[in-house]
Parts: sequence; structure tokens; C-alpha cells
Amino acid sequence: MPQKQRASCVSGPPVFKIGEFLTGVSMTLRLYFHPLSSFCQKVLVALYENSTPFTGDLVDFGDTASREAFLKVWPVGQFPVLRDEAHDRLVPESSVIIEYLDRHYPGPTTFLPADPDLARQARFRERFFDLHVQQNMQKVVTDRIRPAGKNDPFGVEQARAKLATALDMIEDDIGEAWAMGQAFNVVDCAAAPALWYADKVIPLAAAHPKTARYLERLSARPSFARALKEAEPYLKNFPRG
Ligand SMILES: N[C@@H](CCC(=O)N[C@@H](CS)C(=O)NCC(=O)O)C(=O)O
Repeated sequence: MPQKQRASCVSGPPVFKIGEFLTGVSMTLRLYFHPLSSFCQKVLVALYENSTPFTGDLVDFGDTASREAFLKVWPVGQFPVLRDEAHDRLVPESSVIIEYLDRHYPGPTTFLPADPDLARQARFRERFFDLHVQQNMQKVVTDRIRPAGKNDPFGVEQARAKLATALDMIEDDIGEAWAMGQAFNVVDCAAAPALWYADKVIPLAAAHPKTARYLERLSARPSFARALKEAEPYLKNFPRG
């Protein structure tokens, strides 16, 4: 993928230095991430929910040394990626990372329900936010920074239509609490950044009032509010339409 496009979720020099996210003494978890990346925010929400100690390793795709160092860790070059140094395990993929944290570093917020049927529903719903909200949103946004002559207007039109359909389905489904009722879980971790960025593409208030209220609740949740605050210095790099 061309460098310019790779920087779609993330660009600009790091504001944080590695180590500034140190929050405990016996840290075994290292997160390769960028504060502006929606998939990374999904994992940050999970980490902040349970005040799980970790070291943040900020990857700047615009910086050759930073990018190459990350590619040595995870050659496909997508973040977030978690390294559990205590168990010498590398855990890529946001959904898998959250499930791993739930199992190995549990805290007051449980991300997957214990009941297998509810866990299946939670997995499906969080995949829905990833695949039908985030990915379509990303398609629209990343097209804005493609090199001249490499745009994909038809693909963007399709992605917008699919995003609108997904938002309509969420609007029909969402209640007045969290995604699956009274307990905040993995679905809310996925929904928070997905809807925050989707709102920049298709403003929710116009046709999706319940979803807009859900996004307000998510944005007020301390874990996501913190992730948003940490993304603020980078928001100038977000390609607006
Ligand atoms: N399925 C992955 C998606 C991760 C993803 O798309 N990350 C973006 C940043 S938001 C990325 O690394 N993009 C760079 C690239 O695809 O080259 C997950 O859930 O972790």
C-alpha cells in the first residue's frame, strides 16, 4: 500500500514519547498503537476501563524508522498489536486483544459475557461495528488522501451507502443503555470509535437520533473520553471532506 494511503488513520509526528503511558510498576503489556487510530482506540477503551497497566509504543507510519521497527514486530503493518512480555505472546487484531485482556488481565469491566449465547451475540455485534461501520467509514475517509488520479469514487459511493444501511440497522436496534443492556462490554468498545468517526462522515443527529444519544453516552464514558482527549493533538491530521 502506498505510504500516503497507509497514513490514513494516522499521520503526524508523535506527541507522546514511548513510556508516557506507563501506569504501573510490573508492566508486561506493550501496545503498538496510535492515538488517532479508531481500531487502537477500541483497545485503549478496554485497557482504560480496567486501568490495566501497559506501555504504549506509538507507531508513526509517516516516520520511516518507526514504521520499519513496527513492521519487524508485525509485518502486515496494521495496528493495534499487543505484546505480552510475561508470556512472550504477540496478540494482533483488536477483537482478539480485548478477548485476551478479558481472559488474562480481568478487571471490573467484563468484555465478553460468560453465557456462551450472549458471548456469541457480543462477538457478532462488535464485528458488525468493525466490518460495517469502521471499514466503510475508513473507505470514505482514506480516499481523501489517495494520490491524485488514484481515487475510487464508485467504491466510496458504495461504502457511504453501506455505512448508511449499517447506521439504520443500529438505530433500529440500539436501546437507551449500552449496546447489550446495562453492562458495558466489547461491543461498546468497538462502537465508541466506530460511531465517533462515522458521525464525521454521516452526521448522526439528522436521521439517527438514538444512535447519536448512544454516542453521547459513549463519549462521556471516562475510558473513551480519555482516548478522545489523547487523540486531540492529532485530529488536525484527520482528512475531512
Ligand atoms: N482488523 C484489524 C484492523 C486494524 C486496522 O485497520 N488498523 C488501521 C489503523 S485504524 C491500520 O493499521 N491501517 C494501516 C494499514 O492498513 O496499512 C483490527 O481489528 O485490529
